[in-house]
Amino acid sequence: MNFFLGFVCFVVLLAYVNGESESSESDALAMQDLKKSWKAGSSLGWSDEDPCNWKGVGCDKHKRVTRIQVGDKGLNGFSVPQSLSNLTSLQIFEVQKNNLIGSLPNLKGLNSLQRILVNENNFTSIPPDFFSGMSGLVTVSLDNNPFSSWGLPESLKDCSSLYEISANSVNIGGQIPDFLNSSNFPCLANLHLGLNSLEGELPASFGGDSFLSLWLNGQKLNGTLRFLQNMTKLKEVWLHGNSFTGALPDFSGFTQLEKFSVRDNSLTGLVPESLVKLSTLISVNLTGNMLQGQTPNFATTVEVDMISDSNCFCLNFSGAPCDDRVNLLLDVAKGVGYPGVFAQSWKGNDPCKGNWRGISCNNNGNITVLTFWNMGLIGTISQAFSKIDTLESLNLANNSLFGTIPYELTSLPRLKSLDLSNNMICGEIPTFRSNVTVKTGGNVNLGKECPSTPGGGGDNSQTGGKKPSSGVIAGAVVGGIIAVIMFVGLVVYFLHRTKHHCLGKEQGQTTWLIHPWLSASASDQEAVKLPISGWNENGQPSGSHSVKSGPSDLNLGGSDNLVISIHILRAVTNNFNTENILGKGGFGTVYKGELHDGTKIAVKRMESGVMGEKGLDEFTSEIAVLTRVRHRHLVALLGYCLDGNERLLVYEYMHHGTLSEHLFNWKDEGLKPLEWTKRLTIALDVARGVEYLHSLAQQSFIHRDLKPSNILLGDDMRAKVSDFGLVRLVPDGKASLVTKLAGTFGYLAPEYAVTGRVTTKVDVYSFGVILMEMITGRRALDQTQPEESTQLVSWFRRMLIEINGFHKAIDPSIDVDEATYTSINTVAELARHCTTREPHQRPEMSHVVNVLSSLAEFWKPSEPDEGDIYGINCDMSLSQAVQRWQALDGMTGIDSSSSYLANIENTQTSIPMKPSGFANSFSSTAGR
Ligand SMILES: *[C@@H]1O[C@H](CO)[C@@H](O)[C@H](O)[C@H]1NC(C)=O
Ligand SMILES: *[C@@H]1O[C@H](CO)[C@@H](O)[C@H](O)[C@H]1NC(C)=O
Ligand SMILES: *[C@@H]1O[C@H](CO)[C@@H](O)[C@H](O)[C@H]1NC(C)=O
Ligand SMILES: *[C@@H]1O[C@H](CO)[C@@H](O)[C@H](O)[C@H]1NC(C)=O
Ligand SMILES: *[C@@H]1O[C@H](CO)[C@@H](O)[C@H](O)[C@H]1NC(C)=O
Ligand SMILES: CC(=O)N[C@H]1CO[C@H](CO)[C@@H](O)[C@@H]1O
Repeated sequence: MNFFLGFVCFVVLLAYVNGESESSESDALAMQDLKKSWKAGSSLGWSDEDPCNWKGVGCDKHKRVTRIQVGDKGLNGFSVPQSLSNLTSLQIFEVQKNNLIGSLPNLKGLNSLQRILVNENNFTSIPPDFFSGMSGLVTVSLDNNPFSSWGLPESLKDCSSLYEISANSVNIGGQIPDFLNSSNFPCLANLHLGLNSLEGELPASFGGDSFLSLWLNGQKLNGTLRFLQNMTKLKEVWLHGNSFTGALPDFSGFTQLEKFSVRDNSLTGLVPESLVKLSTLISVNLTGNMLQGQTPNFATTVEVDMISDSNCFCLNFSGAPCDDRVNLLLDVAKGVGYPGVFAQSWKGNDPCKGNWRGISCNNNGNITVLTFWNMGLIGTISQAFSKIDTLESLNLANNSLFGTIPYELTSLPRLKSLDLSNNMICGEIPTFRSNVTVKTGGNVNLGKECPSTPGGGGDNSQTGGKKPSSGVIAGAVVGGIIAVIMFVGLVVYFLHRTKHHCLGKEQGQTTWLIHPWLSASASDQEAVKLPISGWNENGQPSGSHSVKSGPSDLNLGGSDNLVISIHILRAVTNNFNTENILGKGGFGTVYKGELHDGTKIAVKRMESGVMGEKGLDEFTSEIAVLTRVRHRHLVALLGYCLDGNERLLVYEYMHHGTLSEHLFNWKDEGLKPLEWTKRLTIALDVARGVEYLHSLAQQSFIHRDLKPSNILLGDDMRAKVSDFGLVRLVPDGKASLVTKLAGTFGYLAPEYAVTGRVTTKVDVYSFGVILMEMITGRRALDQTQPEESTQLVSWFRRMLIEINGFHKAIDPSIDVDEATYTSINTVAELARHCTTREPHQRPEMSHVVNVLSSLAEFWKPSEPDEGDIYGINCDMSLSQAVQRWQALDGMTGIDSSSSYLANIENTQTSIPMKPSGFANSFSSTAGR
């Protein structure tokens, strides 16, 4: 399947490359046609020759039109020409609120479309295959158009990425089709189909737990609300103004229901305590039904629309309990789904007063006779009958009762007559006292084994059919299996300020809601130490150990809320278009994605080639780490996706790319070289991020792969550490840990490369190398240099002691004045200290932070006079520095630092090196 998709992408890509210039011309023609149809010129700002420069029109770099956004522009009385369908790269089409007329053009085949807003117009029809092939469509709004009567077409199923369907008041007729559910639309959160002409019952397959907001108000829908049972993520339910019957469902699985409007239906039964007690409720509308039992007592904070006497509550005071006899009768009615015939006549709090249908009492107000003969009852015989112990006669003949005769009925002390004739009862007849007349004729299954039914009554099982539908049972079983299979429950995604879920039925198809870190800007947050759990004694996230056969074994601990659907990621990255590639790393390709609100994200797609267990390990490790730590200088994980062979991680988008580009490739990238102050700030940011990792509550995370290509720069050029795939945890009380060797040549601490033993000092070493790179503008390993200087660490250390060597080592693109020189000098010393051969002689990250922050604070490059204050004498400070370094370094000798690098390459020949151009990450089981 994935292979197939890949193949399709490839073919599409080829077609795309070939047809490029032709298509951009055809786009221009189609746009001119649109302009003509709309008599649009200066009014729309569409006067330029090139449509790509028109207001509200956007193109990609091949001049293909990708968006048309002309909502509310007064295009009164114009139509949309069919040539719009020539714009095959169109992603966004917005013409809402324009009073446009005519038919909507057929957009079939515009497979790039992500958003269509054509609401509030005067379009008179929509082509039946309008939605064909729109696999990337996320949002569609058709609201308030006078379409001629239509039904939701089967082709809508093609739009499996849909998040929002809004089609209120567009004359949709017929029944709700059977494909509107989370299996076909794993991300469908908002389904708004109010004020149409929909009728009949909802199909059994309707709904699912991706739904957040459901509007079906104002039409002729009937049947029960059983379908809601499955949709526990709902926040908003508008079903008012229909003909729904039966009882409200159980709400105990609901976690976030806020608005629940069912007024003006024909609902019966009790208002369940599970609804009344829901703490998330904001408003509830129940007026105009036949709800029974006690008047519910919602919290005072809930806005309640419930004129009590518009329902059938026993008493009109909230929370006042009903008479015991009323409660018993309601229990009985529950077995048959609280039929309307009872609700209509069972009014008040005394079953023996007024005209309660089917009920007779003696003079003491004791219920003695129940005659429910021929009332069209469908359901089971409730055990609750056995609690009406004054009962003398019970007549349930000529209904559609199924299930067994509850054994408890035999204990009714005054029962004299029981008539169950002409139903569908099965099973054995329990033995009644000899003076009880029992009639059971016309029950063909009586005495036989019951077919697999929900069993002996008691529950609300109005199924709308003569038999309990096996679909209910199958649904429950399938639901159970799905619940087990789904290795991750909820899943988080962020959509700007709205809160949404998308929870699918299959692994990797998932849930959307706001990412908690985005509700406040993560960059504004101070380091927060989150509780950490779920790590095994090897210091690995327990999840990475349980990974064996597949995703179902994954246990990602606290990451429940981060799963994002592959459909969404495909949609936002333009199907992983090569144009969206931000970079490639050892384990995958990073794509840029853009949500329909313009928010940018970065999506790392693991290479399927390296996706063995090892890759999965890194994937789970990264998730496990990033869900447990957050810091303004650690990149934030927004979500992930596991779907078949696909492993994707979603991060906040870092505008300025990697430090690596700015240090080494700035000329090619057309960037300005980094000023020293910026480098210093970045170094401090990274140091703080790593310090945080090292000093988490009672435990230390070790990054193991610090390098400039893993340091990302945001809008403001502030840095964040990324790539936590190799992070290991050193548990409390342990200073080190032996792991498989992993990391990147050039940044590996010698003791780690040789023994595989990791401590936090491994990161300190790598950080020292990065400081050297920032000073020199040279890579840790630079094959273009003569052999004796390919290794930055040894070369740098050598340069420090050569006469004038340090001067020569400084990156020529840094503008060095005296103050800068002092600062660089201090950092060079720090770099030297960090790369000391003996791990225990390297400083802690906190020391590094102190040194760098004092530099960043006190050093003011814009004030040239400061050089005098420092009294810089280059030679002097250099020699002083050298002395101090030697002192700190315990005089271990400077040239020794080079040997281990060669050593790694000699002894670890099995380690696969990535081709240059890729980050040269490697990992190996050697040293385990
Ligand atoms: C749209 O494409 C069709 C088929 O390629 C072509 O016949 C037609 O002229 C195009 N219309 C415009 C306005 O470009
Ligand atoms: C919509 O179009 C119809 C003709 O199709 C016209 O009679 C009606 O006035 C239009 N409605 C508006 C609001 O312009
Ligand atoms: C539900 O609505 C459909 C279509 O309007 C109708 O045929 C059917 O009889 C209704 N069912 C009930 C129980 O009213
Ligand atoms: C729950 O959802 C599943 C899948 O969408 C469906 O097959 C099943 O019938 C639903 N169950 C109920 C009770 O609506
Ligand atoms: C529900 O009732 C509340 C309170 O009366 C009201 O403000 C709200 O508009 C109603 N909502 C709907 C959808 O009827
Ligand atoms: C069994 C039962 O509920 N009996 C009641 C019948 O009515 C009299 C008078 O109201 C009650 O006292 C009994 O408890």
